[in-house]
Amino acid sequence: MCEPWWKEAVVYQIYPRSFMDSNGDGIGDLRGITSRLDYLKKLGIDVIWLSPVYRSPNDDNGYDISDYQEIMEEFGTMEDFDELLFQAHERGIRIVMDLVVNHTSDEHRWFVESRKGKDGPYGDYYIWRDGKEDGREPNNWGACFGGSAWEYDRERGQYYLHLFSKKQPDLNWDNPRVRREVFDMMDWWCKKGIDGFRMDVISMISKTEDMPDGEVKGLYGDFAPYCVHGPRVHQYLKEMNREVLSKYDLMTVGETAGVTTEQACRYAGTDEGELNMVFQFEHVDVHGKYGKWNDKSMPLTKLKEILSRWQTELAGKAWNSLFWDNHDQPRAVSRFGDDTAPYRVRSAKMLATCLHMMQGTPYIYQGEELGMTNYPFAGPEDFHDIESIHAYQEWCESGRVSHQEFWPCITRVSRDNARTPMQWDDSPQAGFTSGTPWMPVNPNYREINARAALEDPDSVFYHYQKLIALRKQYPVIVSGEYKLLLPDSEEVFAYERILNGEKLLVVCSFSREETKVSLPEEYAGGTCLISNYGADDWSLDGKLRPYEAFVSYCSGRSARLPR
Ligand code: TEU
Ligand code: CA
Repeated sequence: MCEPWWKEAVVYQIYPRSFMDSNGDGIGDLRGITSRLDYLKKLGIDVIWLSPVYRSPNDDNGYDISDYQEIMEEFGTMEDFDELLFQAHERGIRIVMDLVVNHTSDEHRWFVESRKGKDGPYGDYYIWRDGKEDGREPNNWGACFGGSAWEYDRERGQYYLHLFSKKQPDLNWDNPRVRREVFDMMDWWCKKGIDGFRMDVISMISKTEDMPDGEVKGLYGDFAPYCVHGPRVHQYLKEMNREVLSKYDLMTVGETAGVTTEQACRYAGTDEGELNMVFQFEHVDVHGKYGKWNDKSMPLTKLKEILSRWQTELAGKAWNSLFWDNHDQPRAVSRFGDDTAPYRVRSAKMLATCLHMMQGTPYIYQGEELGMTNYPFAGPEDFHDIESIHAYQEWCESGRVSHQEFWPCITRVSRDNARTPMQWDDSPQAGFTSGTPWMPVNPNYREINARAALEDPDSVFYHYQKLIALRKQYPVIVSGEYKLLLPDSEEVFAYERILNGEKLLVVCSFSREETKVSLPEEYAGGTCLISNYGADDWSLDGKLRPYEAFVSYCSGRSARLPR
């Protein structure tokens, strides 16, 4: 069976600002990335997902784009980009660009023109509405980064919609000229030779005509029923596919928060002609009384139910992404594992094993392969991210909730956890920059860094390297049927993968204590493909040590028959 390359690929996400600084200004850049390609090659990844590198005033670190066909000055030049692409391709690594087209920056030329008035050529490029009779916002919707989703523009005398910050006005996809501009821009990048697009909040591009108040959740009304998976989103993606995507050999992944498995089968269905895969968040969403700001973890039984449902309901129909973290999420080992010294390495390897043996395209977020951890924030002045800054203001400074109560919630999930500089070595600033980094380095860099990992054969890095290699070696990992075992265990995540006569048993303990479960005996004669307590240190007796993980493989002939 020959699967498309993106089904067999492993993706590594780079957040350029924090990856590697080449010129000492404290900000990661394109040349910095190029200088670390050999490191990525060694890890064995196939694709880089590059978070936005386009011209941007950086209200949201590049997710607010003022020119789609220029490089952000701080990151370098278009020549630097071409060199990065060339050098990556030389090493067999593909580059997938972040496509942020639900909104632009308010400094984009289109918006600058649009705010001049209704009648100009750009008048209808964004979503403009008159205020209510008393001049208030057209409706009660709240923006993702706090405040109303509407901003009044004096110049034009109307409100514009921004589902994120007010410096990120939403484009009007119902205007065919907007779609044409976006498709032409995409085509320009494809002609350059890039290998695909990760599409930012692509499920939000189509909005309902009618925009009534939303149900009040937290402080504002919810826009989701009117803006997420909106009426024409599939029509627009099919058009995009026809006009651009289908003409090139690309990988396309749609960021689709709040998607169900059924909807995913439309966005990323094999025969739908839209995208290759979705990137969905059900397993990382834990909402509480302060919305996403929550210090609780999801019970393991629920996590298993969610991940397993995505495995079985997409099988043979659509394709999913596999991830524990990204630039918007806290560090995986701090959230799902245990980042205290005795367990950090073990639990980071366990998490990697659990995810990488599933069906889908795995994503590794920079530093995850080192077991990088959350940042020890001292106070709100440590935040750099617009979302955390606004959330702290809106919940705490307003007096709605005490600092004491809110602090553990916001520090646990703040996006800034993921954005501290990559830890390359134990020299000052972790080798990320020779200057002052734009965000402080996590003080644990002396211990947790790439150089140390490369020198230690038992490091998290080499565990990832092995998992990536296994995916290339065993088709059952890419294509096998998935079966959850022990659904009721709150300690152990175990599943099988089955393809023709080949079978895998994946056993992962999410517990800090020893546990005992019963495992299918037929795997006793299997080969251990990987384990986090040492290659031959595993057993099917069901006694699992803290955060133990192993994979047993049986091929048709050697597998023992079940009793
Ligand atoms: O994120 C969109 C998104 O789905 C949000 O939930 C985001 O995760 C945020 O944390 C809200 O809680 C994408 C990008 O990944 C993010 O970095 C951008 O800030 C955002 O879109 C706007 O472009
Ligand atoms: Ca720099």
